[in-house]
Amino acid sequence: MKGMNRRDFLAALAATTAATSVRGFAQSTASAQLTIDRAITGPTIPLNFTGLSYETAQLANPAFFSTENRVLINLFRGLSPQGVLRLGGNTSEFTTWSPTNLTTPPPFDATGPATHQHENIPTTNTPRAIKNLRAFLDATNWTLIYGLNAARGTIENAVAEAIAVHQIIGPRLLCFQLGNEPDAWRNRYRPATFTYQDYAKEWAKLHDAIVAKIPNAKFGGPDPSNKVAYITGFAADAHSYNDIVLLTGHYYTMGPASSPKSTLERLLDPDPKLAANLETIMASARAAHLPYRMTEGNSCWDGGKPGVSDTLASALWCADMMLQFAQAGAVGVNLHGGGEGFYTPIAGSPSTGLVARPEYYGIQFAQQLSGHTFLKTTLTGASPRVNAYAFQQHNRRSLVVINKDDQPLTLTIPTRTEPKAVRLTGPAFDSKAKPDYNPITVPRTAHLEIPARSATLYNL
Ligand code: BDP
Repeated sequence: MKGMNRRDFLAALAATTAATSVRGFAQSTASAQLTIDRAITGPTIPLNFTGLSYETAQLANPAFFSTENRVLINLFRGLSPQGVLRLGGNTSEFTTWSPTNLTTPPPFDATGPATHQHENIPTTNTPRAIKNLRAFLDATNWTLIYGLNAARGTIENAVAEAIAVHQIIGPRLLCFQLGNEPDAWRNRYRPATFTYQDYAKEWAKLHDAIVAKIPNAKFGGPDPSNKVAYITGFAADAHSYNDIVLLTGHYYTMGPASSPKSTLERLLDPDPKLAANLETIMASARAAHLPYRMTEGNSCWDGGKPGVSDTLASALWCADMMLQFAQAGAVGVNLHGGGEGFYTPIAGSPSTGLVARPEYYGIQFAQQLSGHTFLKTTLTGASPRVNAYAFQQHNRRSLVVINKDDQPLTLTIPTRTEPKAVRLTGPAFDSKAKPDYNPITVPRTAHLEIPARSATLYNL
């Protein structure tokens, strides 16, 4: 087996970046090359990879996740025929379970994402909301990850809620999570000295109380904001339990939104910490024999940034981020949102109307690759804002090129056929309009012309 011989030059792409002249400066040309090694396969993207995350407070309006909300059902189905909804977020620590339905009108139609500047309003979860949620999940064919209030509620109340959720959601419940972002509880809900070890003790107590009533309950965790040590700690402790089924954590590329460093330009650049963090997380997941899911994340925390989180740039970022997590071996990602949040993939409310934001199409783009198996690629000489991924499925190969650069790219590919392709692009990175997202005709030549600001899937 010689590496060089296995190299598939069908897909060896010589690339040149044809720089357009900028304000009279001389044109520059960069060349790049992509090789695809068909003998080295990576993970297969699970069919339920795509997910969304909402604030638990959204349950305060039981009509939101319900079969009444046809528009939302269609928008969910438009993202995935079998996605995963995660409920949690900062507001999950401000919810209380009530075994009886409320007669008062809901405090809002739609809500989310929570921000860190505003105090969360306490809300109530009821049997009606959970029953409607079950019908919504049946209608969308999605499953659920449910976050219980572990930071500010009582064990008795969380157990009562868990019993009802387990019974009503039935087979559509993947697992419970106990608390949201415990790595951020220090100086907020817990003393400054609070560590993962303290959380592990609290986790065990609530876990045991739930299992005493629901022996077959399943758990995921620890759902930290950004401290990888919480994930590796939880993975190492997981062997003491036979009901932990999922390792979870959050991912925001930038934040807070108010920081001058949270910019559109930065969103397009590679995240210098992501690859190393994913490597650490995946190593601990493999050692614990657990799948890892990124259960909450988006472009910029603290609710997102206008002109950044709601633009074409966010759609290209999102497609690329999802494929990076998938390539590292994550079993899914859940894009956080809700309400009128700047980064929410679906904005609005049932009464004002629900609309897909540009990021929604970025999720759709990555979703096309579910069920596909990664092939090893090596891209050299391209801008760091260009990423390429190759896949195989049933002996057919495909190639994704995401160009987050403002320059077009010419890839030379000695292909025999005219590849069928679909492309997501738009007139400007900060465009908030629905992106162009269409099948394109690729002429029978040896050149793939890849425009600036685009994501293209070629079926080779
Ligand atoms: C996370 C919280 C979530 C927020 C988000 C944000 O879990 O509830 O909406 O940050 O700040 O820390 O956008």
